[in-house]
Amino acid sequence: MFLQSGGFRPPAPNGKVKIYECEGVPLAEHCMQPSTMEALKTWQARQDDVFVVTYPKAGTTWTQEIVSAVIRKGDLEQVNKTHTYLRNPFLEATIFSSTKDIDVPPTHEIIDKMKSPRTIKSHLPGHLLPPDVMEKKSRIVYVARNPKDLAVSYYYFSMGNPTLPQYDTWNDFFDDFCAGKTVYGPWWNHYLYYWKLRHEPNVLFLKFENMKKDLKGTVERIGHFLEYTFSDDVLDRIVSHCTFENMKANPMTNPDTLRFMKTNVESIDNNNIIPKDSHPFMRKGKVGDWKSHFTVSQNEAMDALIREKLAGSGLVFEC
Ligand code: PPS
Repeated sequence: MFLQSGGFRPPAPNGKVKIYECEGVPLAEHCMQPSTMEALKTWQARQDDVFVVTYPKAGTTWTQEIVSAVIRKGDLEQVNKTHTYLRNPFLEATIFSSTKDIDVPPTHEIIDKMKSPRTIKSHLPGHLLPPDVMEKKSRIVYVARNPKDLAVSYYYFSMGNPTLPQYDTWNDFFDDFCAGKTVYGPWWNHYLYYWKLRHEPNVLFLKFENMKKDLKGTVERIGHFLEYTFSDDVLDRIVSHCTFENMKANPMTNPDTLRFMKTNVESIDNNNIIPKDSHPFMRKGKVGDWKSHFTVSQNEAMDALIREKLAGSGLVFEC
């Protein structure tokens, strides 16, 4: 059943991750297939779709959980019936079956069959997002995270992850990240495209750091954006459901439940299903974790990059 989730991606067929360039953006071929990217150019969105769009590791899962709870009006029993990967399918990720004889359709075709309102996850940079999303004015909740924590989170997520290129060291990853060579390309282009759209009525631009500072305010903001208002009780329930600790403890919101799950795993015990060398998805969920990873010169290099790339945009990060 989870093979249809749009979230579970078994290893690349030959054990290697093949990267190709799609309109200037490095993508992993076994997962974001060229045929999918072609199909997405004419893919039909719906006006009442809600997209959660981010550069990887910026707070996608957290935000999609808030959106999920909001559109279910805080009915957490309903939310917890289905794993987050199934509630929020991953638009561009084509799923391969781990057993060759199951034919799994591309995720966008599965999404086509879903009932409205749909919540859809994507990491696509703006120019690769299906044009119909902006034409239909589907809602987009975009999240950006300070690039230093983004890099650290992405590094740990990549480690031991068969769907992403492997790096020998943090330093190697850092160099590729700063050169815009990690999967999904330069974070700055990704951020700036959606930042420029932030005043569009169908776009809400959020920052991870502000979500962390004020989760209740964030839930209210997302609620307002999606035209839902809540009593304080319901609001508090959604907030509690979406804290780092509670999402980590909840098998329906912790991606590791399905991420590392093989068919027929009976016991859902996140600590037991994480392969060696991999790190838990719900790792730290902090602001400022970069301080224990960056060298002084990496910090200076990243500060210079941020200054150069975001100059004049008005987009700033506390980090
Ligand atoms: S992905 O794979 O791109 O979809 O990852 P994404 O969900 O965007 O980012 C994962 C990071 O978000 C953290 N996270 C949270 N932080 C705070 N509160 C909550 N509720 C929460 N949920 C997820 C998660 O721990 C990853 O960050 P790091 O820094 O690696 O811990």
